[in-house]
Amino acid sequence: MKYSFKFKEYDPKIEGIYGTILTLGNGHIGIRGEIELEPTIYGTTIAGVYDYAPYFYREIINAPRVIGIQALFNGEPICLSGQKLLNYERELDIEDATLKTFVSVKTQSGAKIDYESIRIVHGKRKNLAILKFKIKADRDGLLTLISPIETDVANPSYRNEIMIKHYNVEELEESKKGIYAGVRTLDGKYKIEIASSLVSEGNIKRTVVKNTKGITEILNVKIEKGKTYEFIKYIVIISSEDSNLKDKAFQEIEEARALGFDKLYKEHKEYWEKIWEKANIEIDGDDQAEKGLKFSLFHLIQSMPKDSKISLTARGIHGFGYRGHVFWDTEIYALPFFMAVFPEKTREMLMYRYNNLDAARENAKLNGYKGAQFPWESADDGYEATPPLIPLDMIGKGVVRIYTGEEEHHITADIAYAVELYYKFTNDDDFMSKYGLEIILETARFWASRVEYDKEKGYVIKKVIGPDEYHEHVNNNFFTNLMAKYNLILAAEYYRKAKELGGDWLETVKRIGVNEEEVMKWLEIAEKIYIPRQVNGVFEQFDGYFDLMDYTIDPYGIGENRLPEEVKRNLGKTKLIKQADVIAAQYLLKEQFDLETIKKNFDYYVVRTTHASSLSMPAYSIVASWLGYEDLAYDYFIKCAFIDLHNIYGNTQDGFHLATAGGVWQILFRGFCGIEIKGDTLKITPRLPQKWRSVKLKFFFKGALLSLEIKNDEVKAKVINDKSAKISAFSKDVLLKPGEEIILRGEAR
Ligand code: IFM
Repeated sequence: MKYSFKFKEYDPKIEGIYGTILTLGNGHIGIRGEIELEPTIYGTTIAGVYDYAPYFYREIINAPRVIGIQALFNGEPICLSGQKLLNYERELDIEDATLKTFVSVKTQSGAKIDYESIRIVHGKRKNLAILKFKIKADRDGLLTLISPIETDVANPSYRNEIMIKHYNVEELEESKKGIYAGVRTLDGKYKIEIASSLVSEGNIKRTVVKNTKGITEILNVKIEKGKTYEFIKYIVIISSEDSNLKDKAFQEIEEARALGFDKLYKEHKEYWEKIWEKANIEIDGDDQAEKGLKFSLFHLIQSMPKDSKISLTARGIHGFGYRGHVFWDTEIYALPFFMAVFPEKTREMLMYRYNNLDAARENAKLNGYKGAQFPWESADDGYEATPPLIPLDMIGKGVVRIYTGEEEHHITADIAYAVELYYKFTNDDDFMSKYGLEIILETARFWASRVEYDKEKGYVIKKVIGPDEYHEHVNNNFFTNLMAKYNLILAAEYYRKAKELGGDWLETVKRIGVNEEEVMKWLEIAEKIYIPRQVNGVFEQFDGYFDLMDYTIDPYGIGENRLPEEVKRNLGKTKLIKQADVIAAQYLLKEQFDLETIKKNFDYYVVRTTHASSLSMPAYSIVASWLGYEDLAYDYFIKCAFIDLHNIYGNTQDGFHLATAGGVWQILFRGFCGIEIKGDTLKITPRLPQKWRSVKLKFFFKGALLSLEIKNDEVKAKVINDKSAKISAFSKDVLLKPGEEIILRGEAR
């Protein structure tokens, strides 16, 4: 596998986009791709480190910047903005997760300087990042290198001109080997310890300066014309909740220096080789699609947290969009890829929800419900983090009221759905019996208390926001009601299973105190829960939706800009929807619908969906593929695969669109490869786009590591570990034994 992405245009206006798409991360540290030679507002993101913020409850903090380097030649800055730029190239290599930079400038006094660097955020050593760079000048002179830990970076707020610095500097210190900054979040919860060391060949005098901007190492080097000088900046970033780890930070710096760049890079490369051994997907016949897919997977994998203190956030460790909050994006869109490819990491990410179950219980109580209600937006502590208001100006006049935190309740069922899907992929009894079961039971409890009884309709769910966020305070949203019903039935089934199996399963049931009577009530509610009416086969998205003003649009378009002003101002009064809603439910719960019904609903809603949310196209693409709408399915796939590379939504600078990236994988997996879990069997119904000759992929299914090569008329399958797997394709069922390879053939659809 070899994929590199090259960018040759330097423009400060698009540097924010490069910042996101060239981000390097290892699930603990995220370092955006802005060039190190220029100042930027972006520092470092550290997964799980949050602080209180006005409006946003808690937000991921913009921690000190460590990757920056200021270089001067004979006192003139080697930078891009103030000098004549002769050459500029950035290269992201996703195979070994490196970012290379090549810059040549001519200074105002006429010196030509060549600069090149390579960055890594170490895959294996979670606290380590390295910048190695080389400098060459076309004349003798004095090179000054300024290598700071910048402790003056702050979070952008609701207005760009307002920046909130989320930490206090507790200590700045130097040692023989490097410099150190210890900072603590304003709420006192997290200590961040950063050490760095700029290493050069030879014995160069080093000066350290401390001031209000941070701590800086300065090297002055006399350089000779035409000779290349190499420097390495080692960076260690540790976060913890209480301890003082200054010594550890210095120790890790020393260790890194002792090992040197080459050995550390080799380790990092091996780590990524192992990652790609599992995650690589080959699409024969479509390099473009493969490239976009791999780019998406790369950024997804980089965001995979190192522990269960936090889960994947909506914009990854790449930026501050949605303030580092965790949404349903994680469970419904991103996690299925991890379930199949990195199941052990998925368990940790689901444990994040389990660990925050008490907060979800409190949340339910606070809102007058029972059980556990997961917050719409969640930060490090699991409490509701959705801003109720966003001010658009300084004087508080233009305030936008956000209701999703109060009304977008479907997330509670979405999490239960993901727990079940994880279990279907893995058969992880240990997780399910001790933790997953508790999530499923407590979320069912929530729904049982959330519904109201209506004499005519049965159990109804009033005042919600469905996935389509244009329509607020609606009653009986199709997606919400259907997912609630699913959650209730699931809980009843698992309750029965627990009674049957005993052991940890039963312990969990006892711990939560669920009994037969409660379960009977869940089943009664599930049976009588109101599912919105169908007109000509189309489900009404919520009560009263069909009475709204109709407006249809081109299904190939994206966003609201194509709408007339009048329509844009009155979206809530129209039938236009922001993203897949009825269709999202039909994609998640496919087994409950026949294809004819799905088609009627798809045809109706696809021309009424703006796709203003990046979560929309994946669901539509998958369903389009089931329905044989190949062009549309493929069009959405490509748009999703290039969503950030092409800045399709115009907000790539705020971070990577993680849900869409997970969606790209799901389009390939569930849509084009047609892979479904049917009980203990993996069913494959290929529907590859015309130009795709085959797809090769590997993933785990119930412990068996499968290697598949899928063509429209052939499935080659092999188990490459010591487990067996049942698979089915072209109406043929087989039990694949360890090491065995089979080929199933049939008619292309
Ligand atoms: O979770 C999504 C939501 O569905 C649409 N608005 C953005 C959120 C975060 O990505």
